[in-house]
Amino acid sequence: MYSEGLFKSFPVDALKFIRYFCTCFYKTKIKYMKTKKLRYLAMLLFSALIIASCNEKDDDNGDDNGNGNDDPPVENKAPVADFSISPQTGNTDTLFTFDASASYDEETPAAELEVRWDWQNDGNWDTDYTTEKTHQRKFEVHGDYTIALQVRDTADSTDVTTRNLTVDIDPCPDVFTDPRDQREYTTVEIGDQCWMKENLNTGVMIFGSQDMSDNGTLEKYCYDNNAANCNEYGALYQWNELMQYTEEEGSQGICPEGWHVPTDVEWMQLEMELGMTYDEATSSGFRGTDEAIKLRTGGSSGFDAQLAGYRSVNSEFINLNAQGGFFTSTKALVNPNNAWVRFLFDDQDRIYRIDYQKKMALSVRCLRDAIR
Ligand SMILES: [Ca+2]
Ligand SMILES: [Ca+2]
Ligand SMILES: [Ca+2]
Repeated sequence: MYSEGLFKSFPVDALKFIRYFCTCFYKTKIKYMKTKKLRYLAMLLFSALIIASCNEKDDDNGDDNGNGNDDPPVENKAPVADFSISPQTGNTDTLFTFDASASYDEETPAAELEVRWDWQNDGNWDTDYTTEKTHQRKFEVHGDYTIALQVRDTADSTDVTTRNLTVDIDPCPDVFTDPRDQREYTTVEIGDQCWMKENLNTGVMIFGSQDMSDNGTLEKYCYDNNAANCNEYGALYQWNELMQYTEEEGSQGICPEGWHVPTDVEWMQLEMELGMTYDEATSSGFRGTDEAIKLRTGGSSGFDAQLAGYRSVNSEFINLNAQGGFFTSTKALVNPNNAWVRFLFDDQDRIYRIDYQKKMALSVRCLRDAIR
């Protein structure tokens, strides 16, 4: 800009300029000027020059357009936020990947764009800004979520976008916590079934000398009346207590919410999943080939059936580590005192099926309500 330097310290420089100009003017030109008119014209010209130079100076100081020149202002454009979720559906066991790399900006290169996430769209950003565009996470609580992504360019402009995500209940969580007593159970998925991998142990211990009753208290036996055995092998229950005084097959009974006492047919389903034929599964006595080996602790099914012994109808605790019995929720067709049972023995490869006395106290494995 020509005014820079010349009128840098206006008005001092301007006055110097006028004085210099006037001196020259008078020395060289005045003798040719015959009239006052011309002199006024010259003065007008000086004034115009001064005003013009002042305007230039004002432009420098006031920064009319922010560029220090007369080019049109360049506006930063806000970035555009966009992201995908993979997989698009899942449950509380699913590791979701959130990918914001589809976001873009006209000025800022993708690698310099920053992103941050709000997993509930509650206005509190749950991550710091980062140039890393992907993020992986699980959701511990099932439900409908709105995920918010904010993208920021290097000029501090931002954009926000949201997407919805439904997180289902994990049909077979690795560990299930019984909300009634906070006891944890590991689980195993076999075929379409989700089984507890441990015998149920809930309720208040009573002595083996007493029968259980419909008294509003969830009662349990521990082998030899020793609470430590309940912790190691699970508890033993009489059928009526186990069923919570209903005869409805497949009832929740004393299992936690979302679980039930498996039916005779559901046990057959398990046995057939381990290789038993339909004809064998539906027959009684010892059936199949090596399904008991697969079911017992350390077996290939992962079921880890503990041989917890049982409490006999004579109130004796019998056969710990040698025999395990599991009640189903299916009562016997003919004898009203009996229900269908599975027995496993430490020296037998096959599973024993029989309808047996409800008054015995056996183990129970809870089965998750239909998972598919
Ligand atoms: Ca931008
Ligand atoms: Ca949040
Ligand atoms: Ca009871």
